[in-house]
Amino acid sequence: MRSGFINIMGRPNAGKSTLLNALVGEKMAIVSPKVQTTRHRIRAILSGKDYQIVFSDTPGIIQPEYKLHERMMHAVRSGISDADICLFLLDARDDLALIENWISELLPSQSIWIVVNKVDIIHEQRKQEISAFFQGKPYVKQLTFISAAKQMGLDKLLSELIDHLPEGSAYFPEDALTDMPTRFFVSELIREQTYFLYEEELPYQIAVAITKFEEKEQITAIAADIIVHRESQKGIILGAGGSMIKKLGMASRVSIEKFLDKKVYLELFVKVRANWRNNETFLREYGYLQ
Ligand SMILES: Nc1nc2c(ncn2[C@@H]2O[C@H](COP(=O)(O)OP(=O)(O)OP(=O)(O)O)[C@@H](O)[C@H]2O)c(=O)[nH]1
Ligand SMILES: [Mg+2]
Repeated sequence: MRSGFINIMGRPNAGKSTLLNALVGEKMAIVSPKVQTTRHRIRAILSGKDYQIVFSDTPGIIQPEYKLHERMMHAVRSGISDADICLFLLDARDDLALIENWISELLPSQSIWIVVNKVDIIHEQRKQEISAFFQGKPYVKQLTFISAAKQMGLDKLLSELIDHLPEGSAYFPEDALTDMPTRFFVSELIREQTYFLYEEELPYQIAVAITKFEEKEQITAIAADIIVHRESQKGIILGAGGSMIKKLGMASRVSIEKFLDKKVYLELFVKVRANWRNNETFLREYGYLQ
């Protein structure tokens, strides 16, 4: 039996959450075309006949501008510190010298596993360029090319990862998917929809707080607050005659029903909490400070 912790880190938008979901075969982490989608360290467990892996998906590496960002980088560092294997995921189009700088800053004395994602959208020549760049670098333990979205190279990656895990027994029951509460995933699924429904900067200014979660026999009744910074944003979230929040509610409900495999009754409310991203009380309340 082999078991251990594998951390997925890398640039914003590299496809870390897509990879986590593809590896565990369940939608555990939200995904969007925009950067900085993931804000927490998200743990998902994959159990096989003779192995158990606890994966951590982490926020993309950024220069913190707000307390929220500092907490996001804290999540990145906590993932590094207890990992048996650190995967550094990059988008095949990334600037390699920049990636190398980040690696030397964040992981000065570790050998890491470079995983190059999105090979479905690059040419063979770029692949060779990347291989040549990392060839012989002392910090590189392995170099693997994949497409998380197209599920290319994942079986090979997984079996290589298992081979490199330490011997040991399972940390969690075989059927456990995560050690995080269902409410957390529900709030994330609502937040995910905001990336698709609202323009530009707004999703970055939103938090979602679950205020009710009642599991009844036929239906799960959920209420959530959509938290914004300013009164003017409240209007945008609601939309003319409540049209936008209605769309948000419908799309979120569909995705939560799929996740819970149950019927859901969902109510959404909008609350203004000035500057919540820089306020420790609010950050704690919305689950960004433990
Ligand atoms: N073409 C292509 N797109 C991909 C691949 N993997 C992920 N993507 C896309 O890249 C975008 C970002 O994916 P995420 O999984 O949210 O990336 P992330 O690294 O978790 O991003 P943050 O949480 O913001 O740091 C999404 O639009 C994905 O669909 C891939 O293998 N090929
Ligand atoms: Mg992510």
